[in-house]
Amino acid sequence: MIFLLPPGLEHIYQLTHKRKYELKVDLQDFAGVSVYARYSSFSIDSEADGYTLHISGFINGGAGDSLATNNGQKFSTFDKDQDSYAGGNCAKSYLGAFWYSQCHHANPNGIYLWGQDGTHYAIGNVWYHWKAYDYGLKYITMKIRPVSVA
Ligand SMILES: [Ca+2]
Repeated sequence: MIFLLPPGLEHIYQLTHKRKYELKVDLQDFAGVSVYARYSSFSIDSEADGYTLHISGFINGGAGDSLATNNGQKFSTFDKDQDSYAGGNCAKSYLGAFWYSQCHHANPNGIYLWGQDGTHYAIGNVWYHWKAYDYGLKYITMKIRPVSVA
């Protein structure tokens, strides 16, 4: 689990608006099974534009695309609701901070549930298209690297 706090977002903005980056999300469950989701293009906008997420070029490494609905969304936190859900603050509802829409299929900054948890819904570090909303993963990491332009 990697926490993307606002100072981190500023650095990521500075990096990704200068050249092309790709994103790889690695996930592992408590049985030791690993999957990934890759996006051949990743960038975020400036703070003035809410650190809006831009991803494209999904490549499925078994995880499924649980970030599709986050694309084009601003980054929301407890104290800054920038999601597209008019009925409340997704960051408060799901105990995380992310590019929430209405609200999410992935919650990498959610709480650590230690695997299957039938009593909590979507508040863990879940990835819906692999393990649904009630399985907190062992880890979700999001890594970026520059794409070499031929
Ligand atoms: Ca809202």
